[in-house]
Amino acid sequence: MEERIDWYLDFIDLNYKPSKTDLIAYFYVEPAENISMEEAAGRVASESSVGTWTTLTKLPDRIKDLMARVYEINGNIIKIAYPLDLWEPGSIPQLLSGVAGNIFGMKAVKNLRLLDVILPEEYVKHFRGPEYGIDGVRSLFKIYDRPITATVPKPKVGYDSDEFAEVAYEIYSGGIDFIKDDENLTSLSFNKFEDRARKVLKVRDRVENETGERKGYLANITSTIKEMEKRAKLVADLGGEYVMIDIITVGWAALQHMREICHDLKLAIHAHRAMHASFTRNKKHGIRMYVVAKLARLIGVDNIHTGAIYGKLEGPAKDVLEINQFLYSDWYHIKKTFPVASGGLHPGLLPKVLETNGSVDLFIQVGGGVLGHPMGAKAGAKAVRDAIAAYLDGVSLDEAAKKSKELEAALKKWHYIIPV
Ligand code: CAP
Ligand code: MG
Repeated sequence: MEERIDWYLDFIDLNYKPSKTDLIAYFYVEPAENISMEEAAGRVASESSVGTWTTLTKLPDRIKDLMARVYEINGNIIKIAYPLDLWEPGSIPQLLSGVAGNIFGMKAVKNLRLLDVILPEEYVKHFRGPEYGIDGVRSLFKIYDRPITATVPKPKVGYDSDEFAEVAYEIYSGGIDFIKDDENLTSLSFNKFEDRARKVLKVRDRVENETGERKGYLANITSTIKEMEKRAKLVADLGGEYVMIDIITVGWAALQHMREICHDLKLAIHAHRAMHASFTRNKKHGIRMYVVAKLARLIGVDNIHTGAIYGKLEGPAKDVLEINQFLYSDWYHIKKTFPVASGGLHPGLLPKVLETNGSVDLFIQVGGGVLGHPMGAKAGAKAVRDAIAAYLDGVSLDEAAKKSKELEAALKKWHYIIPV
């Protein structure tokens, strides 16, 4: 008899019932030509757990206990159960090297998409989750019962730190709660992080005194790990409460590291997801944004961008709402994370965003829709607040605009258009 060269089908056990401590992954699988669904599924389970492309000459019996098992195949969707011992406690890089590693490049699959990971309590317990979470952030900034607003001064980069602080003053004064750096505004020759952070936080203090409202600054500390540590410390020293991190470009290990630093400094984290669409956008291949948001909440970001639904960037309502529902859900000891609706928003779109989301536990981020206001940034900020207030009062924007010249001007410029 010819010797078996592979054992992929051994990774399939459709009678298996996952245990409470198994880590489960759901995948969408399209097998390559001439490969059956079972074979493709077996290869995904094998390569992401203990297997390789062939049988091994020596395989101690106990190693079989570490095999992943495909326990369900339903059309193109498969479910795999992984024994907990396969995973290093508290390490997202190691988890992803397994469930999101080599498998994406296997010739046996034409397309493969990681749809979800269901993490047992035994796994979740090694992570902090958000420092403040939705309730903590609300009490820190004393903003209850309405969405929290933020503005990225546009252009994305170009202002020097004085110009940036001046614009921040106008935006805060118009009623926006947070100033947010853009994802590529870090420490540039013409706008150094330290100068900007000092000036914006000074402006924040001034506006807090003038308006009696609490204001915040999402300071983008994205950089190398050493620099991020320095910048986080500076923000804390200057009396800031938040840092912003581009979580995909810095990487999971860096985010986990900074989460620890931010815990020591008592800083909240705003997660920007720039670059996510390179692997989340293709509906057949890659990783669903839902998984990214889940892991980010697990590590402990207080805010994460999840999509504006009616904005300029791709992200269907169904997907955004599913992510937001997860961020609002109870999850062992892990606090809730604020979803951030951003990208192409302006006052005319805000009621729709809020109504569709069905919850005011949202950061609403408006950049161009404030800085492009015909009467200037301060008026743009006021138009955003007036649009939100109208929605909360159950008044239409056209009606509210009769009493707000800022809102009237915003609607005259942008109407209710969804940018493309
Ligand atoms: C929005 C934004 C954000 C995007 C990111 C931008 O500005 O600052 O980076 O929202 O996308 O640069 O485009 P505008 P997402 O309000 O001027 O569009 O939130 O989907 O991750
Ligand atoms: Mg941006």
